[in-house]
Amino acid sequence: MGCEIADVSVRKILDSRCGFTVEVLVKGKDGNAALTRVPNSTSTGEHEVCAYPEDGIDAGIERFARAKERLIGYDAGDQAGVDSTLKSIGGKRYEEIGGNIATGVSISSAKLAAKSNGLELYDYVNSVLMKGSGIVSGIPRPIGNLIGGGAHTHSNMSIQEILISPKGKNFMSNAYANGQAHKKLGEELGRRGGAYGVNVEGAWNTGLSDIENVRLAHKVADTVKGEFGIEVELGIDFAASEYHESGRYTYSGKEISREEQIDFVNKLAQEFGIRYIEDPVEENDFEGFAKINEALGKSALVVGDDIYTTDPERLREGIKKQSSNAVLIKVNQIGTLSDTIEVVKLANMNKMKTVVSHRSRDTYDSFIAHLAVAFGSEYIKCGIVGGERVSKLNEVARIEGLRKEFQWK
Ligand code: 2PG
Ligand code: MG
Repeated sequence: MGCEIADVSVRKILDSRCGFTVEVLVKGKDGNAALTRVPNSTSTGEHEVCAYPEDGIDAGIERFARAKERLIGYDAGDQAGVDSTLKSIGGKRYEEIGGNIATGVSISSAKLAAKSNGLELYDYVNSVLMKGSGIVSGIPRPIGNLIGGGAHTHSNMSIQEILISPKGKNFMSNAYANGQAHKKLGEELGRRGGAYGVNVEGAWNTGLSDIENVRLAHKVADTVKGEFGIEVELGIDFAASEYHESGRYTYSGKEISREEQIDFVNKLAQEFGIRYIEDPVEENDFEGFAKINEALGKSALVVGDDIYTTDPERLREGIKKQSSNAVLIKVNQIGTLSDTIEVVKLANMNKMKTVVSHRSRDTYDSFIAHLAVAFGSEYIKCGIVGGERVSKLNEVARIEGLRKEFQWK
């Protein structure tokens, strides 16, 4: 069933850290309407489209309001048409309106089309927008940020995120086990005394060094494993571009070379059995990624975030160079759902896994829960605690309840 777009409006709202972001309401002629709240980032990849124009979010909203007529009358189900119109309104990298407005419009029209067709968003994306792709929808596992550092935290840990992912019997019990790991870590920090707190994503800021934190996370993972009788995996998002300069990486004031960084990542992964490794070297080092993928790719997911920025062209280069075996998916890195789906299909055709991710300064919108299911992603990376994180966890659990026959990955 078609659904003609009657109006599109953009409003400024607050993200989870009280920065400004946008919400986009798309109204249909059939009386349905769909709202999307778009997240912001902290450690933004160099190759992402701009979130807002150079002259600011208000200028982007005004420019979009002047051009939005061009979207009126489109069928919300014509995702390709809506998304290419967004490109022509916004400019190649959305420098006129900002990629966050494009993302909001793109996702809202998919939500509206899903509603008009009486489908859940995940089902609509998989069975209508990705029809013929051969991609099977499924419930991902949650992977959550336990200890934070890097650009997300005022601390002396260079690594951005130490992540945890239990392998229990269903999504909700895994999300709950992650919550217990978070709680246990807090208790452990309390026993040790001293100042600590949580960062932008709700992960612990321990005040400890990189290696001490990996050790601590390992200990907590072991405790949860013992208590719940399930396997618990650890992951690391190095976000290495953030502490890289001219081929050198800095840990606690000490610089190491690119080769030493590759060696460090390999040893750390082996010693602690790390199963998820994101952005282990800086965002333009496709060859460095490939070395790590060669050494660890059989036992771990080597995931590209800043290196690909959900951009089909950059992913093609990574495929050619065998830089990783997985790609992180964030719609507002590239701007539209159509381009995001292209990346997912490309990954799938090349036997790469996908991981759908939140942003550090998020909103309580849960559209990424639907995308992770629709894409049949390995994981959804969306934090452990805090309303804007839990909204996504609860949404996957709701979908899991709707589709009991889904199998675990
Ligand atoms: C990342 C994300 C989410 P940001 O690097 O993977 O954790 O952070 O949104 O700041 O880019
Ligand atoms: Mg990352």
